[in-house]
Amino acid sequence: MNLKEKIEKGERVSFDEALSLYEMDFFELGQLADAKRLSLHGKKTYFNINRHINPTNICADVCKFCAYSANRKNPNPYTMTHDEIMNIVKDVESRGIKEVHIVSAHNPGTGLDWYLGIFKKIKEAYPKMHVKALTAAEVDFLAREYNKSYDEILDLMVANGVDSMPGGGAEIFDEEVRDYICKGKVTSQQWLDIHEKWHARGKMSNVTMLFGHVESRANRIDHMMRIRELQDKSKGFNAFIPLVYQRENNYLKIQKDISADEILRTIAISRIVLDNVPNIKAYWVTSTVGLALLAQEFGANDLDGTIERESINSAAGAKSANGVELDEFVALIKNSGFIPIERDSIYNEIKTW
Ligand code: V47
Repeated sequence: MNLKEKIEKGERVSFDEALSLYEMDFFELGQLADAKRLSLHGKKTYFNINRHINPTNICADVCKFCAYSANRKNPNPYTMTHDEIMNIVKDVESRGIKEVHIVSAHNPGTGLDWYLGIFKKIKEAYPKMHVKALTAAEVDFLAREYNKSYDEILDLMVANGVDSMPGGGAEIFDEEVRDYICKGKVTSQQWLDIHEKWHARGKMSNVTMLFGHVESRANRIDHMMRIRELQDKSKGFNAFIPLVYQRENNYLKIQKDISADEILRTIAISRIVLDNVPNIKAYWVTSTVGLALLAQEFGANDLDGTIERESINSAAGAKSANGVELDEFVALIKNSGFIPIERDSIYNEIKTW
């Protein structure tokens, strides 16, 4: 049986087989990923109506790829007060937004309650608002800064009303690349351990991969393999989100953008390799809207959401600072031949648009 037949039969691919998919004919690979996508989700494309909030950009860590952190190239440090954050949540709730996605830099000057108390305030005021917050990198930072175990921080998150965890901070799990791009922050194994512990609490999360910088194709496959292995055990990842590296205003000094061909191949391969992760998200913020729409035919079944405001990726060049209008988002999905399904944060269907 050749590799194509093996994939068509739904059999799991090995590391070497996954790597060899990069050499496959582009459209043949796309069709294999599309068939997998169609078998799982048909023509449905999921999105949610959400708002990203990034409450501080002051950071103790020094990731080379980051343009958001104020201690690197960003000249405008800020830290929002709880009142400022609550005003944003009040506004978005009044406009029907159902999820706040709250991710911060690693600010040593705020105190633990600034990070955690805000979730309780949001939940008390708006019990139905889904709070997706704190990456594993933040959990690790808070544990180190406030001398707590991961279990203690995760328990505090649950107690304060965090519903799910975003997938940020995973970057690339290969230790050599990780040391080069973000030495000092959460290690690969710690990132995976934190998510495993979160899943053990009956909670869901996402997992990202930052690609298109110094990593090799083999590093990407290794990253996917580590996710697949944990997901076999913990079953808590809702979505895999390949984030396309943005080159501006940071210290990695990559001269060339990754090609559209390579982005679509990587998305397609992730759909095939991650046979136990239900959703592949084409994050339009980093891939561009056009390529995200095309990715729907290369294995992706989720386009994230309307976002409204985005600071981390736009600081590095992504054209996402003001999100995208709902009507336009829905029309783009429909016009590309897919069915726009508004979902909640844990993938229950809310409405077919
Ligand atoms: O972890 C930082 C990445 C991530 C750059 O879970 C960069 O639903 C590209 O994780 N180029 C934060 N990417 C965003 C994130 C996310 C986004 C949307 C949905 C979800 C989810 C999670 O942004 C960071 C880092 O990997 N990032 N700098 C850059 N120059």
